[in-house]
Amino acid sequence: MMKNHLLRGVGAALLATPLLFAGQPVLAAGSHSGGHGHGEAIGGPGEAAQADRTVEIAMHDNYYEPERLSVAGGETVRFLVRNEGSLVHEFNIGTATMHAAHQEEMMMMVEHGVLEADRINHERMKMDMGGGRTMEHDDPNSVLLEPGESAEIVWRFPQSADLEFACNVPGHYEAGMVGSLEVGQ
Ligand SMILES: [Cu+2]
Repeated sequence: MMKNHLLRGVGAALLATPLLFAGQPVLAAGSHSGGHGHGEAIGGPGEAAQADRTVEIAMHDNYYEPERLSVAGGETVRFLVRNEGSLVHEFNIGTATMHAAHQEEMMMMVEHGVLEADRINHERMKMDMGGGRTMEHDDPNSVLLEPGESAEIVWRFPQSADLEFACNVPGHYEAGMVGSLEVGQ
């Protein structure tokens, strides 16, 4: 199962490199602002001052602590995310479909040397991929952290949704770096 997922990711990245961003606007880095369009289904960025509570997330190699989360419908949660592992990890709120597509995008970041096992090449991340698009990882529903880094995401959840929090660094989701996120249940 792990191999199939990985191979599919590699194949898609190699074959579809020039089209990947254009064909999947939902996931194009920096091209959407979360909370609009597709974002309605998953919620959107919230204000820290409006957060109902704070949840701490520790990222390890390759799992989260805690491994599952439940939130009330309409709740705004402030996530404090810490990378306590030795590899680069992501905390990304989305549907399983969004994660699958984002894994292909991240595979492309690896192919282009933007993403290394234990560091992010910020210079390469700003590289123009054509048409002014870059591989900058600035979607509001995710943070990508080097070992030892921490960051915060404030997220306003919809009334109900079928979500997962996941790390889409190649191989990590398949290794179990994904947790269920129950909304309004
Ligand atoms: Cu990871």
